[in-house]
Amino acid sequence: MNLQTYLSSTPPNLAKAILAFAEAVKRIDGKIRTAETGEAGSQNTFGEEQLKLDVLADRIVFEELKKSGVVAIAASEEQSDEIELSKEGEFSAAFDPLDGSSLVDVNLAVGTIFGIWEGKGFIGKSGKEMRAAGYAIYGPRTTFTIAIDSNPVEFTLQTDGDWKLTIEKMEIGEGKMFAPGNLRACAENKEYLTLLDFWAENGYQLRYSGGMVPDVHQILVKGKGVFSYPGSESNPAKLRLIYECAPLAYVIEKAGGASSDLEKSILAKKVEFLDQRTVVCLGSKDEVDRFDKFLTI
Ligand code: P6P
Repeated sequence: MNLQTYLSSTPPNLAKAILAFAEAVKRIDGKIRTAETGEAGSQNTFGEEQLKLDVLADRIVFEELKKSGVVAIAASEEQSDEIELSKEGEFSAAFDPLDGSSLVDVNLAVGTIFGIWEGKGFIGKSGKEMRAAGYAIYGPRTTFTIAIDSNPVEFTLQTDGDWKLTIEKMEIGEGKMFAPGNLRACAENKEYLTLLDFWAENGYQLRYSGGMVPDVHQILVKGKGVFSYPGSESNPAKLRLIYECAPLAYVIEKAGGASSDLEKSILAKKVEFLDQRTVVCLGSKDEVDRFDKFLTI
C-alpha cells in the first residue's frame, strides 16, 4: 500500500493537506542531500541563526500548502506570525520545517514536524483538537509518519518517489530506553538529576541524538521508552508547543503512549501565543508517570 491508497478513506481535503506535507518532504529531502549547510545570515523569531536549509525548507512547505488550496492559515517556527494562504481553506497548519537543522552538517538525522487543526488560527485551541499530526525523518531512509485519529503509520520514500507503507500500526508498551534532553538543567533541577540516576541505575538504554524527531520516532518504532526535556531557572524548557510538542504528543498518544508538561497532557494545553514553550515528556505511560512523580515537588 502507498500513501495515496492509505488516505483514500480520509476526508478528501484533509488528505490533500497531508499530501502537501508529503510533497514538501520529498522536495526538502532532495535539498538536504545536496545543498550546502551554511548560515543564511538571518534569524528566526526566537533569535536563532537560520541556516540556508531552514529558510529553504520553510519556503518549500509554504509553497506546497498554498498549492493544496485547503490550508487557510499556516504558522512556521521560522516565521514570527501566522500567514494566510487561502480564504476558502478548511484547515490551519503549524509546522517546524527542519527541526534539528544544526545536526545536518554532522550528518545526523533531522525532521519536519506538522500539526493540522480545523478552522482558522491556533490561539485558544489545544493539541487534542488536531485532525492529524505527523513528521518526516531525513536519515539513512526518508520516512513519513502520520496519525489521523488512529494509531500512527510509517511510510518510506522509494527511489521512484512513491511512499510505501512500512509500519502498519505503531503501539507503545513499556521498556527501558530513555532520551533525556537539557541535562544542563540538572545543575539546579535536582529532581531531574535523581530521575536520571534512576534510569541509569536501573539499566535503561540511553538513546539521545539531539534531534527530537528521531529521538521520539525511536520510541514509536521500538514501542517503548521516554523522551524528556524539562527546564530550570538558568536553562528553561525551550521546546515549542505548536511546532514540536503538540504534534509529537498527538502521535505518541494515538500510539497508546502519554505526554506531560508536569501538570497535564501536552494535548490539553491551550495555545496562548505562537512561540509558546513547554516542559515536555513523551513516551510510555509508566515512564511519563515516573517523570511526573520525580519532578513534581
Ligand atoms: P539540546 C533541536 O534544536 C531541538 O529543537 C530538538 O530537536 C532537540 O530535542 C533539542 O532542540 C535539543 O536541545 O539542548 O539538547 O541541544
